[in-house]
Amino acid sequence: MSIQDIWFDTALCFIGGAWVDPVEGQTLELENPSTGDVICLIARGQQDDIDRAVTAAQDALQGPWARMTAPERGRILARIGQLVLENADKLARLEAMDVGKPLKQAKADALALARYMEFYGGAADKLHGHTIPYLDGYTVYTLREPHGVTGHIIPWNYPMQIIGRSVGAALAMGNAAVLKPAEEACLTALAFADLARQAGLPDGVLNVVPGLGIEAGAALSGHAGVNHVSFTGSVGVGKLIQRQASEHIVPVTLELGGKSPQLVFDDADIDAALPFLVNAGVQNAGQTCSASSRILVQRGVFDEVLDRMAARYGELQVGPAMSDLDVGPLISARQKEIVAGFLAQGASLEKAAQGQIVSDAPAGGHYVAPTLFAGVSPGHILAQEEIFGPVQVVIPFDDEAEALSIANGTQFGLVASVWSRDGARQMRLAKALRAGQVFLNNYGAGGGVELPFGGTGLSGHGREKGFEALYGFSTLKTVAALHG
Ligand code: TXE
Repeated sequence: MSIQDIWFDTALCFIGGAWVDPVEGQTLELENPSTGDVICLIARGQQDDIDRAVTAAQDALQGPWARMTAPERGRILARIGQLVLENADKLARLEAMDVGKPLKQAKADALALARYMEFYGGAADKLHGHTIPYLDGYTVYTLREPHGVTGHIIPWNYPMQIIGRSVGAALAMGNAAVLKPAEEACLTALAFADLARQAGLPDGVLNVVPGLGIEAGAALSGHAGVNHVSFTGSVGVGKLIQRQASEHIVPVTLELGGKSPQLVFDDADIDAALPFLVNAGVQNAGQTCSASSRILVQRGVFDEVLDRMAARYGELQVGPAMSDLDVGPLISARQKEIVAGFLAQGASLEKAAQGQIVSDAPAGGHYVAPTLFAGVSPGHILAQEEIFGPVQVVIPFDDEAEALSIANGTQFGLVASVWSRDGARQMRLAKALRAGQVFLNNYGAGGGVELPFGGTGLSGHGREKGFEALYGFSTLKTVAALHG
């Protein structure tokens, strides 16, 4: 199967409503992580292409987009959502081929993208300003306005979901966007632009420039014409982007991953917890910012939880995305090397269980057997650093205070969950856990698009998803009229 069978003839840049070659005419090879084969060539955008995209976005802000009412904007977003729904199977196949995620998981991402567009379509006219009682003779009110041009630099692990939550919210507030997808996976970003065009999004309101991080990415995050940058990716690049944005005093939203714990207490409903404990670690082959890579278990149920997790690991099947097994390949040889490095650091630990790579998995694919480590000390590198692969560590604890101290004992703060039947404990921990999201007796709440999402510490700052994102993608103007 080729991309021509699914969607495009070529993967160019989408700028000002048209498909264009990159100025310097260079391309990059896009790899299928399940096989190691080249899927197609994609545009290798550079500074000139980003310049063109930013200019197109600035022009769009002088055109019909700026005069459109919020409900009209919302209607276009909802139409994009409808087209995403109608094309969900095609989008899922494209994503499975490009990212290597099992087809079912790719389909869920496509449906989430549709939901984001519905949600932000409906939200476009709901964020209102206020009137403020003030001195006699004054009328004071606030206006919510778009930043202008928003830059979106996204990774390869969940392209559709991240486009939905960041581009969706930015467009709802009337910004014009320039999107730089990851060099490892950019096809659904381009397909999304195609659908947005079909839905009637005015030219230049969404521009997509594929390319390398150090070229197109850095050109976008450092561009003087960009008024807000939204970045999802590694901590190192997040720091660079924040530094660059500070040159122009531009606000940034950084979503940088984590080391998210699940706390399982003696009084937990283990049957209910079990699927969440494992899935949250191996979904998308563990390449998820909110992956739960640390499982903290109270000693009274430690053996039971470990045995049952290990049994589940033993059943996990790893293979090509199109075979739709439990776990697909990692995105690249580089990512596999990073994960192999972590596994080597765990060589002296107790390996509780491993999943199976199917025997007919293509030799060129980047497969890693999911691995569960037991009895890991909280300070071990495997319990401290983001691995971004299907690897989980199980850590014992004695009491609530120790669990909290281990849970909060990394530099990250993205997600945490508590499994316990004790309501007071749930409330205490919900307050004390250092995380942007706390889940009680679940993990991830089904990924609802309505739920604000973001982190603290090295996990970043700013919130995307939900209504909250609209504040970040807009700015507030205060108007004070003295009329006597
Ligand atoms: O991320 P990068 P990589 C973490 C995860 C993973 C590690 C490395 O731990 O193992 O990061 O992944 C663009 N200026 N996460 O190397 O490099 C790049 O082109 C501007 C967590 O893929 O941060 C891509 O579009 N942009 C994470 C995006 O940044 C630059 C998801 C992400 O790439 C740039 C991915 C630069 N100088 C990785 N350099 C999460 N939070 O979910 C790169 N980019």
